[in-house]
Amino acid sequence: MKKALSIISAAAVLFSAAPTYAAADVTITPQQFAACDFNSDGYVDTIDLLFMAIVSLPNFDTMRDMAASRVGLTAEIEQKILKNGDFNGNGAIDEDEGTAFLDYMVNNTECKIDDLSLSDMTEMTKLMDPSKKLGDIDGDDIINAVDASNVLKYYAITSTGASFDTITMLAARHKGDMNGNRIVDSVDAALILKKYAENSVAK
Ligand SMILES: [Ca+2]
Ligand SMILES: [Ca+2]
Ligand SMILES: [Ca+2]
Repeated sequence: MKKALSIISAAAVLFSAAPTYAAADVTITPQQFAACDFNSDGYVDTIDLLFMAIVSLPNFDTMRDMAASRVGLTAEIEQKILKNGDFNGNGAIDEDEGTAFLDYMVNNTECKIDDLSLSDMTEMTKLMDPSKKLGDIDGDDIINAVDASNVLKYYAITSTGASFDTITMLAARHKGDMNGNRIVDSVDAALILKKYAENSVAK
């Protein structure tokens, strides 16, 4: 309960809002969880949870444009959250849904990011920023060997079926698929290095 609240509060601080919550525990089924790929990128993970937290804010109506430009929260994503994220069918997306979502994710998937501080939120926002480039895993606006190394690390972790618990690994998943084949692996790391070499020559 506390963990999801901290995430939702962090989203609230991001948008300078004061959230209010209903109370009642919710549990979700594997089918419900699978329907939570709100941004339709092939993964159900912390990014979808953050989108849900933002939509749950009481003043979300007034911050749609900002959410769209800063984290890429589109009308399609919002509609999917309202349709698939109301786990208890009470007509609202609130803290209970966020808690159920987070608990399921941490206990049943390889993504173990279970708490987000405000500094993490800055990283998440960078990761979700629609203007950020593919291949720039650490979000410093430079594509170089550090990014390639993060992609290799992600590949090494996930290829053994192990879990990951850092925002950087989440970023590798979402910004590392250079050839768009929905797999993040050594081929993508090589493509990042190639891009780095091209950029260096161009300068
Ligand atoms: Ca997703
Ligand atoms: Ca970088
Ligand atoms: Ca790939």
